Amino acid sequence: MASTAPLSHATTKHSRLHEWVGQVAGITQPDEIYWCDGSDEEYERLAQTLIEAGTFQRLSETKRPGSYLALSDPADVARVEDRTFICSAKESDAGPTNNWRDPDEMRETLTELFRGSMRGRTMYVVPFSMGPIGSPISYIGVQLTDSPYVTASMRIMTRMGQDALDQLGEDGDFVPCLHSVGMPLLDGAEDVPWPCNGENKYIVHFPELREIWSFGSGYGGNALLGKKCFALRIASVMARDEGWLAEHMLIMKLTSPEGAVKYVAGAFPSACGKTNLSMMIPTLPGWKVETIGDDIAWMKWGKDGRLHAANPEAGFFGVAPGTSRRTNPNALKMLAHDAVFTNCARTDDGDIWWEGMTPEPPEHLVDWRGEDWTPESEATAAHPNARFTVAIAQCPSVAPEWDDPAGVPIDAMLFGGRRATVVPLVHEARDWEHGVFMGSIMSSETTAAQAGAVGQLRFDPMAMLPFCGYHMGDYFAHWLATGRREGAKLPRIFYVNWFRKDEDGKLMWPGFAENSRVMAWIFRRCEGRARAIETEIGLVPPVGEGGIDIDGLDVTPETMATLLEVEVEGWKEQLSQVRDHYARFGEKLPAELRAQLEELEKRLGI
Ligand code: O2Y
Ligand code: MN
Repeated sequence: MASTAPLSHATTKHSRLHEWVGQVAGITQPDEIYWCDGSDEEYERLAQTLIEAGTFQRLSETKRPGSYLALSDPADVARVEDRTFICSAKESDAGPTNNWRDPDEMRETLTELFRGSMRGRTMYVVPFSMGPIGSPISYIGVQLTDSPYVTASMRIMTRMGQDALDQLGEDGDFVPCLHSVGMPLLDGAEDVPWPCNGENKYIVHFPELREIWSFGSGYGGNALLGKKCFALRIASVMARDEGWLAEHMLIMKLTSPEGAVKYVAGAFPSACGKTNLSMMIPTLPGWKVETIGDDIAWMKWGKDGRLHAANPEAGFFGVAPGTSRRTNPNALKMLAHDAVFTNCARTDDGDIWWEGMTPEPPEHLVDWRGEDWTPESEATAAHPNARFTVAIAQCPSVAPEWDDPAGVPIDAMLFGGRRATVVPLVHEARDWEHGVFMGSIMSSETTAAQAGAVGQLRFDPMAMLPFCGYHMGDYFAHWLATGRREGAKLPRIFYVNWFRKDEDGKLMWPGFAENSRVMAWIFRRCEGRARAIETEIGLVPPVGEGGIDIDGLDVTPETMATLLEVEVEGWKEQLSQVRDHYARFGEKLPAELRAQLEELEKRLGI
């Protein structure tokens, strides 16, 4: 029988929670059960446990105080989309973009996998609030996990511990999140630094029951269940049912030189620079960006008829490679202490390094596989999906209202893919419905690194393709219904593309901090002070007066004209791919979007 370890101060009289914990312990058979209180002392003890297990390496106290490096099993380095399932009662509710399994069969399979899976380990009870504690925008989850790495990460990524339990009270609702690395320690077997189960990975969502079961992986989005599993896949279903939005969006606060404020939410596919954009230091004099979130936005209606957004998370789990003083100086500052690094390389003086951090690599490193590395080595020193985990409160650009229970009223929404051709630097939707259309056809071009023909479009509607917990056709319908809400004061919608290239394959727009120039135009549009030209695809800034300020920038007006040009032939050529993309959703594709496509065809002269 599992005992409760003594050091925790967590208490709750929530009988359903106690029952569920007991039931799970009966199946998984941990040696101990530990209830997390979320205290600093508890985090220190977890870190010590992880050091003793070989999972954490303490980094130099002078170089990177309070920080640790973890190296994962090479078979457990990223989200596993092919092992991610939406087990809705009806297959048609999962839709063509999700893997579906019958919920009863899946539950049976998982119950057998979880049986005895925590033997020899401690089961941590991790209560957490997604969103500010006590906010009407927030929800509570409880994760049961046999991974101290996941537990420590949840402490950074969420509002975790006694406060969440207090919020739950004696009978509050919570989303049950069950997780095991799937590697029991039988008969005193020795543990490994990164336990996981390469043969049996399952990331499973039961949308009707609002339940998550994850087995076999200890990494990121597979295992920190508050993030993609809860805050996007399950929350998107809750949002549909309850009339709000759970989106794969950053949230930023923009302040103009006159001191006016606008809040912007932005959806970009994974690894397209959301973290950098949310922490940008503008090059335009007098402008300021502050950070509220870098990955997920929950938006509910305020009494003022506006969508109010909160960041459900309390930390960043950002991609490390490419993060540098040039691309994201605020990130480097926030990572100076009290951070966890996963699959980065280690320097000889006990610090971390990744590709792109410095112009020249160090002469010697220990790479993410634990091998010696020199600049002559063929493989990268850090894994391309190496990550940092750090509290949002440590970010130098954090907005004071990041934890405000009221959320922040959203003035503008951005959509954006990675397009080398055709799509201009920025264009604005005519209205909400047109904006939903723009989001529904968000795409990036395939590169040589991906399967399929180079230059083919990969559609990722609203950047939600891997994260929508239900049929995407219904998801589009929900967005359209959002725009029809009576009395709604809707944000303006913009489509941005930082990635346009010239004939020589060179990026035409400098990006990063210079994106503030585009953000300033968007801001002025929201104020009704910037100009825009009606085109076939939407509203585009003019080159020059009332357009994007390029003063002091090494981009000529001619290049700007190309960046903002509407390439009618290019748009026409890509429309057959848009039609094929829409065909996937069959009868569930809303008529309004079909009509939007037809109108675009007409405007392009088809
Ligand atoms: O590979 C993982 O497990 C992390 S995925 C991730 C992490 C932080 C923010 N976004 C993402 C994503 O895939 O969109
Ligand atoms: Mn993401």
